[in-house]
Amino acid sequence: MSTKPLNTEEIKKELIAKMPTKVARKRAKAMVPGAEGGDIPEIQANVRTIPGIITQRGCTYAGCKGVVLGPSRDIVNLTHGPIGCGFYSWLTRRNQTDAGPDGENFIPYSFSTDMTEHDIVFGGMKKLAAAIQEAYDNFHPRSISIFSTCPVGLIGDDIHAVARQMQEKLGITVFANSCEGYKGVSQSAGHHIANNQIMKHIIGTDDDTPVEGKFKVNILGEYNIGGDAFEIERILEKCGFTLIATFSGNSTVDSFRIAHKADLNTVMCHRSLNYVAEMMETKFGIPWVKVNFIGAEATAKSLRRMAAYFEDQELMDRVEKVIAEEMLEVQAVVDGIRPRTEGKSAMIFVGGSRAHHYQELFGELGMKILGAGYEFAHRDDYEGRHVLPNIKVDADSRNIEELEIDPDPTRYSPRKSAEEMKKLEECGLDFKGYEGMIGGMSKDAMIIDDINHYETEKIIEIMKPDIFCAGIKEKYIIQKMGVPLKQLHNYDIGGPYAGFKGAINWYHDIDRMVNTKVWDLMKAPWQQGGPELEASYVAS
Ligand code: CFM
Repeated sequence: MSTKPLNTEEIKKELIAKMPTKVARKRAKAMVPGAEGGDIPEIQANVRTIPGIITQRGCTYAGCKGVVLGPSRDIVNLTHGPIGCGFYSWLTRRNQTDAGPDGENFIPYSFSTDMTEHDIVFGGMKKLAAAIQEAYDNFHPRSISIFSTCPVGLIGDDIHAVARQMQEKLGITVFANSCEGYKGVSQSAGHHIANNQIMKHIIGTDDDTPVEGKFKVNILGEYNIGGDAFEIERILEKCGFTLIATFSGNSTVDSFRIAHKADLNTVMCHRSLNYVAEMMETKFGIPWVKVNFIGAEATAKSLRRMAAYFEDQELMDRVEKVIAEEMLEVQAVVDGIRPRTEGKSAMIFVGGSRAHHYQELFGELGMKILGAGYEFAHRDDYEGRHVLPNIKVDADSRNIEELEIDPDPTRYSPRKSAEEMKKLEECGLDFKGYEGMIGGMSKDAMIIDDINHYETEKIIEIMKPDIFCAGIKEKYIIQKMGVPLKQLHNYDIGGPYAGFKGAINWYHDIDRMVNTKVWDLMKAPWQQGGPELEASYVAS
């Protein structure tokens, strides 16, 4: 352990010092300092984890089934695979939902074909068709979605053929996702696959249901973890927006079908849903803007952007009124807590968007971010979307289908003319824009992609943060080092953290975590000068 504070270059050297040369060279490319408004360095991202390294990442199936489609309440999400895949993707993310007026909520269930050796040898397609039939007979859902796991890809079951056949038989939407766990380098590939299938099979399939409302929007990439979407819905309603669909927290398949009637798409998690945002713009003419409802200030800023887009004074006034009203309580709580959190430090290594979004909330408490990184994000999430044309498409990404989308012959209708868009852009509305994580981070902060367990322990030893944010795989190892860990995937038992009320919940939780004395009271045996067994010769 070093005694003097190190600069980012020295930290990097220390992190890779004990690695074999080839590994060290590769890992070094995934470590950069913050840019603080200056030139943004290139970072290595979305490449394979080196075998043998303990990564934070999940698999492609997890990204498709668990992340993107799992939170939809009235789609029967059926895993075609061994029971473990279905079991371990069942309710672990704490994505919540209303039961809805029809009470149709399948989230508490885990649907699986429970493949066994027999199916691997003789094929599982008959079993899959039977499982779809059984789910239909029991629940009569509006839609059934199938997810393939690794063995399905290896034996070659044609899940799409089974889906087509059962759709014809049952008369409901049945669609399949070829999201075998090994398909990509992480769960990110699964997001893309789910985006493609939602776009192909669901979005825009209902032209008849009318949608009332003057300011119609969708939220893309919000999964209602710990009730975040409930808080965002509350705020949007108070402001006067009509939220048609959220992809996919607290959502229904019927809302996806009419999502093409919105006039603006807002993108919360850029990593997991940017593909749908792009495709809906091309096909239907709906522009999209990036928003962030994590952080009270960020929420206010996002609401103002949304109101600015609609160019309606009444809406803008109402949004300002809501912000002023909500900020009263937020400010009172921050003022009480900030003297206890000011100057403390945090690290956030999680996912593909939260490691950036949550920096806002820490900033509101006066806390400093010493290090951050994503598990599976791409370079654009770090460096900003302007790097997209420079990203080399490697073999792993080429594995994932790129849909060719054209403007819909009858339903494409640009919501704003080119001049209107230009005018809005000049007023600061950044369409299709996302600046990424690196630009706003301080020059002495470390940014590390796909951090592993070894690097995690090492960076904690070197930089000693007051709190670390990650997930369950990291939690107890880090807490054994005497550093509190806040889970940012499922929020532990906390949340919501989005919006104004969510920010207040966060301030209280972080205050408790960084100011508790428990970590100082807990001494590891070797820190107490014991308890190695001591023995002495007593024989004379
Ligand atoms: Fe988007 Fe997510 Fe995240 Fe993500 Fe995830 Fe998640 Fe996450 Mo866990 S979709 S990228 S794949 S915000 S499950 S709700 S918390 S890693 S930062």
